[in-house]
Amino acid sequence: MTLPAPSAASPFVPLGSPSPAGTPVPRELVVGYFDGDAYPDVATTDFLEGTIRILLGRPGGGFDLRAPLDFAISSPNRIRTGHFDLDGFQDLLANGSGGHAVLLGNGDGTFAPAQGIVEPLLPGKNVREIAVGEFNPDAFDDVAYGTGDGHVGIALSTGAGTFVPGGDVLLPLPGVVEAITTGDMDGDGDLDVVALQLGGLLYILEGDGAGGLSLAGPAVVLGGTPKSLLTGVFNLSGGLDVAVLDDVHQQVRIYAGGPGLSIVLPPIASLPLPQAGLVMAKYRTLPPLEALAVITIDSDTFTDGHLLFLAADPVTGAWSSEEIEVGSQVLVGLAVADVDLDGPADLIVGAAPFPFYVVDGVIQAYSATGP
Ligand SMILES: [Ca+2]
Ligand SMILES: [Ca+2]
Ligand SMILES: [Ca+2]
Ligand SMILES: [Ca+2]
Repeated sequence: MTLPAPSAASPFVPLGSPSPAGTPVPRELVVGYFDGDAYPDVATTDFLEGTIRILLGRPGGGFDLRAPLDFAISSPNRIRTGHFDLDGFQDLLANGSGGHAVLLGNGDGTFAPAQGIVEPLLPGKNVREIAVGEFNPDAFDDVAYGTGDGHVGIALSTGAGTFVPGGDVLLPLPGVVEAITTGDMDGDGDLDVVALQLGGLLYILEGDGAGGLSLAGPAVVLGGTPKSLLTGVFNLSGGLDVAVLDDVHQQVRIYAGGPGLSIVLPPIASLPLPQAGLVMAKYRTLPPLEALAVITIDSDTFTDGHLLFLAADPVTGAWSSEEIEVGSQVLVGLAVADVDLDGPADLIVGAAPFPFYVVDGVIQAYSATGP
């Protein structure tokens, strides 16, 4: 599949001012609603300082940087939002080299001190990837995880900011679980897990609605070197489909969901990227289809970030790509939310000057004001 040339005129414009000095390099960037207003907020990790930073959204599209939150676990890596207790305020779960920490939200932009879960979610397992979802019907968000030694499983929330083991599956082949995501792949009302293993192996694992998990079938051999994935409605036939970001082959590939818990080979679209893919996010719904935003980077120099918008035509289903002009920065993080409360989702981009590991980062929103 070939792509039309990116249009020169980007429909996206910067929204509000960039985040203030002191913003860490926002390699991990999630959106939440932490202080009770309608403006989306951001949580990110400061890998160097070993803290979590909250940026509260303010009218006009900027962000106020709050004081660092102690993480209690070394080297924060992934961070996710969820509801892990009864109070209705959004909470945070982060993992790092030493385990996990839960920070329960107070609803005013502050958080209770981190509850370090020094053991990994399950003892002896090297959890690398986490995804939040409701795997049993108790209104507390649970956690799906993938480990460095081939396990995919679920940790069930107790409702007090702690977790107990749910289902755990050892994948048939050894290897690092590179990425996981959630989605009800067969539409039976129970959340399922999709996992990517090193070597381009994709597994669908069926959730039983009570925290259990089982392999739905053998590995689907995608090939290539996919590093992250998302579920979404990416074609016109209904049901959930899967998008994977392959950084070495510089592609986003879209696979259609098949009957039951399956996906169909070959991909329905293979969208070339100008350089290595770094981060992918679902951008917005163009009913019935969902679109994607992707950050790419020159993987030799770690400079020259590009931001692309991938979308399927809602009539023909054909995918195309458009570049969004964001200046010559190193782009490292990406999230999606309606920052200016006008309806369409906006992009929240994490960037850093080169060399990005020794200087402040910046978080900037871009508004989808154009067509
Ligand atoms: Ca807010
Ligand atoms: Ca809460
Ligand atoms: Ca639950
Ligand atoms: Ca299901």
